[in-house]
Amino acid sequence: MSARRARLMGVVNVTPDSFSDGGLYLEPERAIEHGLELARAGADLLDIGGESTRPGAEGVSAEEELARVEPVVGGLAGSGVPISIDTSKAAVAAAAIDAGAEIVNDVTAFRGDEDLAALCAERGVGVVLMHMLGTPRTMQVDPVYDDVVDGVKAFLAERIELAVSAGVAEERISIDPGIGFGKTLAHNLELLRRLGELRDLGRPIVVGTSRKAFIGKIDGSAVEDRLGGTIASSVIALAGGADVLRVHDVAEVAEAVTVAEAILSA
Ligand code: HH2
Repeated sequence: MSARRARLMGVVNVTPDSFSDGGLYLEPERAIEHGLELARAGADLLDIGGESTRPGAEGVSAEEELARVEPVVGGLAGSGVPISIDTSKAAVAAAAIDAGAEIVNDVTAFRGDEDLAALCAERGVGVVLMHMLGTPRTMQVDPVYDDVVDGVKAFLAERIELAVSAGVAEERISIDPGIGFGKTLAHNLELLRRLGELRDLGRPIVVGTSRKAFIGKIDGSAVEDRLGGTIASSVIALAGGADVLRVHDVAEVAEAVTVAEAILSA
C-alpha cells in the first residue's frame, strides 16, 4: 500500500495507434513488462486497453481487441496490482474478467454495448463510467454545452442510475468527467477547475489528463513533452477532489502527488 490517498491508475495501451504510446506495447511481452514497471513505480491499478479512443479513431472488432488484451490481462493478473480493462464491449470485458480483471473502465458509460451493464452486475466488478459527447470519431467536432460542468454532472447522474437499475452495486461505481472527450480547451479547463462539484454525486472521481492535447494547446508542447502539464493538471484535479488519477508517467506523478497531499493535509 502506498502512503498516498489518491490512487494512480497506470495506463497500458496494447494498441498500434494510441495517441501518445501507440505501437510501443503491442507485443504482449512488452505490455506485460511495461505494466510491471508501472507497478514498481507505484501504480495502484493498471488500466489495460486494446482500442484507441483518440479523436478521430475508428473502432476495432471485439476479436482484434480481445486478441490484444487477453494475454496482457492474464500476464499482469496476480502481479499484486488490480487490473481494470478499458473497453466498451461486453465480449472483451467478459474475457478480461475471466483472465483476472476486477474493474471495467468504459468510456461510453454503458452506451456502447447494451450487454455490458448486466455483465458487470453479474460478475460483481467495479466500473468506471466516463462522460463523452458523441463518439471518438465525432467528439471533437464543435462540442457545445450550456454549462459543461452541469452537463457532465447530469449525464453521470443518469448513468449511475442506469447502472444501479441494471444491478451494479452503487459502491462499485466510479465516475470520470472524460477530459478531452468532446470538449474544447475551455471546457476541459472549466471541468478541472470546478471538479469538486462532481463530489455531489457521491462516488469516487477518476480523472485522466495524462499527455492530452489540451496541455499542448496551452503550452505548445508536443505529445512527448507534456509531463509538466500532466503533473500540474493531475495535482489540480487532486486538490479538486479526484480519487484516482489515470496516468502514463506513474513514477513522476507519484512523486508530485505525495508532496501535494502533504501540503493539502497540513
Ligand atoms: N482517456 C483515455 C482512454 N481511456 N478512460 C478513462 N476513464 N478516463 C480517461 O480520461 C481516458 C480513458 C485516452 O488516453 P489513452 O488511453 O492514453 O489514449 P488512446 O485512447 O489513444 O489509447
